[in-house]
Amino acid sequence: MSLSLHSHPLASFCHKVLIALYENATPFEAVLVDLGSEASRAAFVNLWPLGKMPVLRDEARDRTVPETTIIIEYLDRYYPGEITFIPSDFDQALAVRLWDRFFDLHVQEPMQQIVGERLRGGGDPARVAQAEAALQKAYDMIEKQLGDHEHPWIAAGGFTMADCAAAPALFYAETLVPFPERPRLQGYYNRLVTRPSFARVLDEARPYFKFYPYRERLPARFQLDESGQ
Ligand SMILES: N[C@@H](CCC(=O)N[C@@H](CS)C(=O)NCC(=O)O)C(=O)O
Repeated sequence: MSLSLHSHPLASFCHKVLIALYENATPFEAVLVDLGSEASRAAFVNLWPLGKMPVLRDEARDRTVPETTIIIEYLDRYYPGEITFIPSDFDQALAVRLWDRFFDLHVQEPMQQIVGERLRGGGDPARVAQAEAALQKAYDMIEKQLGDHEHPWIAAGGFTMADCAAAPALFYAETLVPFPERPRLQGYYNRLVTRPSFARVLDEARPYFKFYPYRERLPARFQLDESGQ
């Protein structure tokens, strides 16, 4: 198989690329990166010294592609399918890239800060409050953007790379700072989590959710059963 994705099923940035692969039924092999294993970490860092997941390897074109946005741009160009992740219209492409950056920088980042604080043992309340405020501001902007047009997705009228970025960012952010009073954002979140590509990603993540530090706040269907699974 030409493509392999070096990733972990719990990692939100890996979800972003998995959604794109599943949307177009692009064949690939998933290579599990276990940063807790010295051998796995060493092999991964050898591929991409920054050690950030996911990384796409394309044997057919002998290319190693890091960074989720670049990976999806690469797939769109060299492994196109029914869904076009970046529209050919320049202005629409800019809107997609803007909202892709928005979800990575202004939703994923504060979300990961809050999770990181918990993993560091409780966390610095000032830093957590700052990240929560950043999420609230981002939510206000998403609510406004969704109201600006009639389409169910965030930009450009169809499902794009920006929605791939939005799905995991909002899925985890919702467990930290829910948004019940923002009806458009809530509706968008509901569309994302029921989209078959992301529903599949979440199903595959299910065995690993026990390692998520805020697992008790995940939607009911992802709660652990009596056997702890
Ligand atoms: N900007 C990167 C971010 C990737 C990223 O932060 N990945 C996380 C997993 S969700 C990671 O590899 N964390 C491991 C670490 O930081 O050591 C991208 O879009 O690919």
